[in-house]
Order: sequence, then structure tokens, then C-alpha cells
Amino acid sequence: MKDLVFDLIKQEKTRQEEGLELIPSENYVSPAVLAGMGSILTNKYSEGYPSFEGIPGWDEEKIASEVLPNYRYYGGQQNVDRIERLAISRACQLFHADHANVQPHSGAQANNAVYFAWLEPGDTVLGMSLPAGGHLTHGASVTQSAKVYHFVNYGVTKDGDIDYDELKSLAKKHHPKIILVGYSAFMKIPDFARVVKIRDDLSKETGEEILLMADMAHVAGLIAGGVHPNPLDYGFNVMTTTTHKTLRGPRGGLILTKGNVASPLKKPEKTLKNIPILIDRAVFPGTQGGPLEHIIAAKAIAFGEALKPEFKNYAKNIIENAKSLAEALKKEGFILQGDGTENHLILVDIKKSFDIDGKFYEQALDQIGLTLNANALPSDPSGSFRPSGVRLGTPAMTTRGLGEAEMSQIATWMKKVAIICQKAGSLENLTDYHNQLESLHSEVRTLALKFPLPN
Ligand code: DSN
Repeated sequence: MKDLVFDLIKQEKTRQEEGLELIPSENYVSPAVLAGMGSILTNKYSEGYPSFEGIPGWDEEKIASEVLPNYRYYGGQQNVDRIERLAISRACQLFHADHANVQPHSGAQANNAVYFAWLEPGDTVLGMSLPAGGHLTHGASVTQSAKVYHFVNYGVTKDGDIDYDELKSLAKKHHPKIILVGYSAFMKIPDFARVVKIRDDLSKETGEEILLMADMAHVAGLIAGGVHPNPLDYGFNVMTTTTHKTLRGPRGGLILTKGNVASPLKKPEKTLKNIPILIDRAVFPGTQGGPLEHIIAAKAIAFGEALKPEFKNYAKNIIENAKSLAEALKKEGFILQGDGTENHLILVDIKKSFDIDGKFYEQALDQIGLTLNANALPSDPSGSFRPSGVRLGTPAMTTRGLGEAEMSQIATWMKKVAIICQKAGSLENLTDYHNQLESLHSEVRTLALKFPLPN
């Protein structure tokens, strides 16, 4: 295939093979998931939904063999319907949900659809602030979410946990329509039961229904693998996630719900019980057009992989590796936000540890083939482009089979680069340390090539 793009894809493949991926939101998919994504399903339009009959509950053979009437706006749906039904059924099994919408193109689209389903413009949402570890779509001022809805933010305590007292008092003060627990830089296990109680007490007091939403994009794979609590088991109404982080599927979004599943053609009353269909209608036609059936097929394949017993082991190893890496980093003198991790993710205060900024350190590590990302810390005095922290994690490294010994080796390399950065003082001056960096790069490459990408 002659196209410059393929040359660049080849170069990216080499970068991935020869480097170590420490960005906690990235992973390596299986060849089966890749094949689903690269399939001819991309040729098909299928706005609307398949039948929901028998989901969850029917066995896969039955779902794969039965062609049922659907809620679609195009012909030729017999195959994509069955694929989407398999995806929905597997997602429901994995996450103990009554219903799943597998169509969101991304996590941001999934969150947007939940807001659209339950809120009117100007309604209040209570979520974690971006600097505390929340996500852009949880009301960061530069986003659509903040322009359309009224976000009130809670933060984290000194030890890095959710400030539940603040969450409770803000809920009492602002009467949010949604209470949202979710994050992209948070290292604790949320106390879902505590948030449910805060919601239930407030609902009793005001007589109003409050939607409990969990954005579990980062930890969905840990939930699927049974090593992290599932908010839906505690009384949350909705869980959104991406499918490509710890869950190790294609790049995309997913919404899981508890409640009554019915025809999406009839607009239901806005009640918590009707959330599954309110959300289906909010995804399509509310906020999206045609679903990406090739991605939905890849999601179904990834969910199938996550239902296998080996995935439990994978999820357990992600956390073990993260804890080993956190300990090894501490031994090397790195100061960690919250002093460690309970999940897959670590936030290093690189400014306090070695007096360098996160962006400089990220770029220096890139030069030796270690990839992570600069990240703001809670109450970071620096801007988000040159923050004081870096964020890293273990989902991708665990997929490649790295373990405790390699985590310790990574921490050693990270310390060496931190010292070089300290001495160099700026990115430009790193050229003076070219030989040292090249030698470290070669060590990283040698280790990386011992742990091939899934094939
Ligand atoms: N961009 C994702 C992350 O890296 O955490 C969140 O959407």
C-alpha cells in the first residue's frame, strides 16, 4: 500500500515496540480487537438501535443466530444488529448493568449524552474539579459542559482522597441534579456507598430524584476484572467509561445503566427508572448520528476478552505493578501525590521531588523511550501546560508482561533522567547530555524488545 501514512504507521509501530508506555490511559489491544476495528463494518450506516429483546439473559449463540425486528433507520442491518446485541449483552454481564449503550464515540460523548438525557441547560452538576483529578468534561471552564450546565466542584483532601465532607455540604447547598464521581488522575478507591447515602439522604429531604453518575473511564478494566468496586453494585444509576484504557478495547465510549429497558421510540418520563432509554435517546438522535459498527464489533471482542478468567489476573497484575512502581519510585526519592496508589495510576510531584517541571521531565523521558504525561497536581501553583506533576501507570506495561523487577528498573531510569534534567536546567541544554540519554535509550529499547506487543 503506497501512501505516506503507512510509512508513519510503521514508524509508530516501531516507537511502540521499542519504548515503554507509561501513560495510564493507554494500552495495547489484541490482534482480534484490531481486526474488528479494521473490518468492512466501517462501510455500514445503522442509525438507531437493534432489538433489546433477551438482553441480558440470552446465550450468545441465540443472539448471534436470531435476526429480530429493530429500531434502525437503514436497511441491511441483519449482521450489525447481532454484533451490537452481542456487545450490549457482554457489557451488561461484565458490569452487572441492566442496559448498555455501546455507541458513544468517546468518553466525552458518553458523558455529554448522560447530561443531555437528564439535565436542562443551567441545571447543576456536582463533580470533582479538574485540578483535583476530575476530567475536562466534568465542568472545566473551557468545555461545552461548563457552558451549558452549572458545575459545582468538590476537591480532594491532603492525603489525596475525595473530600466527602465537602461533597456532602456542596450537595446540600446546591441541590445538584447529578452527583458525579469520576476522574482521570486519582489514586484511591472511591467510597461509593458513602456517596449513595449522601444522595439518598438529600433526595429524602428534598423529594427530588438525583442521578448518581460514575465516570470510570480509567478503572473500567479493574472493575471488569473484579479488583475494584463497581459503582452500579452500590446504587449508582449510570456508569460511563471509555473502552480503551484498562479495559483494553478500541478507542471509544460506553454507558451502562440500571433501570427499565423499553422501546427507544417512545419518549419516557424523566425518572431514574427510565434512565436506560432516556440515555439511548440522548446518544441517538440526541448527540450522535451513525454509530461506528466496526468499533462496536471491536468493543464486543474486547468485552469477550475481559469476560475470560485470564483478564482477572491481568487486572490484579496492573495493581500489583502500580504498587511496586510506586514503592520503587519512593525509594528513588520521588514524592507521590497521596504517597502511593490503590489503582493503576501514580501522580508524581516532580517539582517537589527534583525541582523540575512536569513538561520538561515528560519531554526528557521521551528521549529515552519512556512515555508518560505532564499533569497538574491538586492546588498546582503552575499552569496546566507546565505543571508540577507527571502522571504514569501500568496497564500497558502489564499487557506486555512486565513485572516487579522491571518496575524497579523503570524507577531507576526515571531517577537518572531527573538528575540529568536538574543539571541541564532546560530542554535545550539536554543536548549536552546526549550520550548519557542515548545510552539509557538503548537500555530501554533492549528491555522493551524482550516484551513484544500482543500478536
Ligand atoms: N485523556 C484521558 C486521560 O488521559 O486520562 C482522559 O480522557
